[in-house]
Amino acid sequence: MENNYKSGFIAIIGRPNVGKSTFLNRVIGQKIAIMSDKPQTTRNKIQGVLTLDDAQMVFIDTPGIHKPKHRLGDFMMKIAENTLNEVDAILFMINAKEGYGKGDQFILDRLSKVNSPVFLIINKIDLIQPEKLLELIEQYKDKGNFEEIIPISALQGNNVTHLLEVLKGHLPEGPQYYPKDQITDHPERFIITELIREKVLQLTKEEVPHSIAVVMENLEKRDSDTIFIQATIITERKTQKGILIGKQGSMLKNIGKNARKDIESLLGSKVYLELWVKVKKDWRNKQSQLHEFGFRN
Ligand code: GDP
Ligand code: MG
Ligand code: K
Repeated sequence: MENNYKSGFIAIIGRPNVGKSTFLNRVIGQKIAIMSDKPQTTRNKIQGVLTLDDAQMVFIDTPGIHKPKHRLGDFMMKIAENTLNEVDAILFMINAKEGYGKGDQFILDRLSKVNSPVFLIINKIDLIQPEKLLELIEQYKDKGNFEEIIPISALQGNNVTHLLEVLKGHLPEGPQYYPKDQITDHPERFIITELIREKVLQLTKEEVPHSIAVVMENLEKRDSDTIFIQATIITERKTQKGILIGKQGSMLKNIGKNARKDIESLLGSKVYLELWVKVKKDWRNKQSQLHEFGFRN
């Protein structure tokens, strides 16, 4: 890894429809984390990871920053505030066409209690005249302690590269948290492979040692309500492979059935789970394969 590598966690907040998802899609490309519309299962959802040669930006979703609609809201709000204090930067996005509103003030009040640097992102500038943009900047500039005010069009891409450059300049030196090709929701992927591993160990008892690994091969949304998952169970011995598959595949079927139930309740979605078993001798000793199996450093 290079010297001066920069990395950080970045929260994107703003009222609904200001263009947060459009922005993420532009930044991360079509490979954006697939789980964005499932119910919240983790505190902070990683929405996408942008890996550059000299920096890595991990964009996270911060639920609960909006005006609470129910009692749970207060609790979520507390969590959101804690999160916002822990991130390296906050992008507060507004819609240039709509201008200042009550919903914004609510978020600005929250942000005033937060220490992390806040960038005001004025999105949808393609919809307004330049004079209007200047007016907006005037109107907002004293409403918060903004590090910078950056106008963009997430839809057309205007100024998005500039925004990323500015953001990079503000990130601290840090490690590459995720592998280069890791753009999806890593924590959930990890939980899923752990759930599968757990079922293997429960059902095979002592016959299969803890040295097995489970590798996620594929995780994608096939249609509106099914998530398709392919995973491989890696063992070191051929005899273990036989046990894992079982008579006419019965063991693997059971592992799959039990794991699928748990994964479905984790993701709040129907899951199609396909499992494979592979033998790789001494995989634990092969440094080169560690990365492949999801171990880092
Ligand atoms: P979110 O709720 O904040 O995630 O907002 P979305 O990304 O879903 O965007 C809401 C709507 O605004 C969609 O119809 C987008 O196409 C549109 N939109 C987002 N960014 C822009 C922009 O820069 N210009 C224009 N004209 N429309 C945009
Ligand atoms: Mg969205
Ligand atoms: K996500």
